Amino acid sequence: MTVSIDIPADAARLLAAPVNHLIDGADVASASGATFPTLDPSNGEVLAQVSTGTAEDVDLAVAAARRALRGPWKDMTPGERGKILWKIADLIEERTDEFAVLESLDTGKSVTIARAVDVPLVVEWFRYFAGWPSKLEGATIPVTAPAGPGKYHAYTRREPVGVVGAIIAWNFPLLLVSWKLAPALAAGNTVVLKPAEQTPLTASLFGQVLRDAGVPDGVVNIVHGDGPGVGAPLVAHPDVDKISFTGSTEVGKEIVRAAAGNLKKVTLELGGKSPNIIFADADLAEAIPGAANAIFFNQGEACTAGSRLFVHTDVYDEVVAGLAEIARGLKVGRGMDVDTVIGPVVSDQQLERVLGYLQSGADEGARVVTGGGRHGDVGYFVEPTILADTRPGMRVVDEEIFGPVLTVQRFESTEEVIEAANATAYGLAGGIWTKDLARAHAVAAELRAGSVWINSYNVLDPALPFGGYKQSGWGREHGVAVFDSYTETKTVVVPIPLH
Ligand code: TXE
Repeated sequence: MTVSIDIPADAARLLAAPVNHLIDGADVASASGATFPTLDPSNGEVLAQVSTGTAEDVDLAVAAARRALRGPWKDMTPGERGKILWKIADLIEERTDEFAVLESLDTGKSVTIARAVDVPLVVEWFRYFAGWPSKLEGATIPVTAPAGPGKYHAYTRREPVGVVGAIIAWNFPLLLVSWKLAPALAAGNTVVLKPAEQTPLTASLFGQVLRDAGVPDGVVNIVHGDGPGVGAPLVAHPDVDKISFTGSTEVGKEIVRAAAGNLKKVTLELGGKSPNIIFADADLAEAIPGAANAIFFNQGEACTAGSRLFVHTDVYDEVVAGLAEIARGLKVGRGMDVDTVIGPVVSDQQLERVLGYLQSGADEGARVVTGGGRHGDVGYFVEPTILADTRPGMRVVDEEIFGPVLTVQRFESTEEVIEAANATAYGLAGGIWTKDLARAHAVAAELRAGSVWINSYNVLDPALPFGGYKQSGWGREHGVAVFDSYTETKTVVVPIPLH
């Protein structure tokens, strides 16, 4: 019997009221009064009504964020800012069930996984960055070639960039909030956040947490709406200093063009088509479930998904058979059913997109080992799918599908697989499975990707730099590296004559 989770009372209240913007500390409807529905991907029914932002709402939010840069936020000590970030973590942890349920309802993902993975990671992200405000040090620098006579004392300061526009995707809505906001706030910036229009709910609950944690009004503003209505005006806004974006490569390119107006700083975390390589000597008891998890985690809606699997010819048949067995056993169902592993994809549009790829794979001659179509006829479910004997040039191999679809191809030599793995426009991540660690490190050095996991996959941590080579993005998130893009470095010089 399937056991479903009940909706906690607080989450039900959030669903019943209109989901509004958070501007200057106030819960406000759109200037236009318009709303749009957010849907349950397991059945297409309306979950809640959400205020539809426009450029007018963006203007108000940016003005509030600009004012907040000068207010109590600026006067706080780094220690006080750190305490607020820690408090945010505590409050999210206390409300884990509410966040997990809303995330599951809105995205379709498993509530069990949201509770065990998504929400605890968010808590860790805020705790890690709570330690940073007091550690953003500058340097004292010896000056050897001064323009004038005398000695100089020179030092650097790490200052906030200013108003950050954070635009995020729908696959990990709350986790992406933490990826943007924890470092932005640690560095003393203020933020205008635009959640994905498909998944506004947990960002709205997060707005309540901000107030309870003592974040001053205007430091974080949230404007709901779609890309053209809210994202584009935010990117073009002359009073925004930086855009931090997670989403498609196509929109990433538009953002680069649109940000040129005031040359605001831009960081981009975009799509991927990550190679996962199983060598003949790999421990297959680890590698086969590892490769399955690399693609099927979060229904394949993960930028790091190990979506192109390369298997050495000696173990190819065994790996494909093992993967097929796992894929057939994955429980597909509503995210709110506790035993679901594969929920629906996020939207009707995403379903059509993924089904279009499945059709193209079949047309181009991929062998469908298991899955290959829609699951059921209600909601946006896709069967976990394995396409074998694929080759470069097929759309399913070259393009990001962002669904539970794995392509598998065989290889013989290490040189050949390195070349094939790198034959992609993307460069976000990659995996290597082998007992020969010298070879693993050699291959890791050759992969043109921002993260490489050896005998593991998707190990993400707030301390580990993360980002893309090539068309997977600009800049790095997490760890100390993230502050390169959330701070400006100011050099201060003063003569120090001895008298
Ligand atoms: O992304 P979009 P979509 C990939 C994945 C997926 C495909 C399409 O392959 O199938 O993109 O997804 C906002 N100016 N990824 O269409 O459009 C938008 O409102 C400013 C990979 O949903 O890029 C949302 O908040 N903002 C990726 C955000 O951009 C704009 C995660 C992402 O939406 C805008 C998501 C504009 N002109 C999709 N247009 C990853 N890195 O994991 C849209 N937006």
